[in-house]
Amino acid sequence: MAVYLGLGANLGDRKANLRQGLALLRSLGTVEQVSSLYETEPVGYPDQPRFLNAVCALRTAASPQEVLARAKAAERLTGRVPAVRYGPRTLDLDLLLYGDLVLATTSLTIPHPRLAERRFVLAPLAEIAPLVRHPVLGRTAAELLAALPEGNGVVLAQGPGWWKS
Ligand code: PH2
Ligand code: MG
Ligand code: MG
Repeated sequence: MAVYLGLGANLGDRKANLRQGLALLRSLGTVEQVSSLYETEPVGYPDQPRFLNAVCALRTAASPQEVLARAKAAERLTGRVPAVRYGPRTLDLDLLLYGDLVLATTSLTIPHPRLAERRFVLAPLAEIAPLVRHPVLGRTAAELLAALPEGNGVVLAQGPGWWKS
């Protein structure tokens, strides 16, 4: 299955935390694409450091629940502790899309419920997969990004390959 995940960090060594997240995801399959690295203004809870955000494409046979469990384990390994919603964290790994699957359970909603409104997700997603389609909205990542209101707060920090160095 082609799975897209969003990576975010705004505490500690942000880039190292994202890199560690990618390394853990590799235990689930093949990370086929990694976007550039974006430095982004915090959304939802403004009084916190800026984030580094990226999106990756994972080819995996794991179920959505298995991907979620591995993502949570990766978050804990970077030292993330439970804290305020939308608040600062060492690593956040969000399951954005799992093929065309639409799922809403108490523990997991796919596509990610706030995907279509977040430039810090759509900019990196549209970079690596402009034509991937939101299975509920029927719009591609590029279309969703273009439909966002004029915004700033998302700037390119480092191009493709940032995770290698
Ligand atoms: N994640 C949040 C809340 N706000 N803001 C930015 N810029 N980037 C994030 O990854 C982010 C956020 C909750 O997970
Ligand atoms: Mg998140
Ligand atoms: Mg999360």
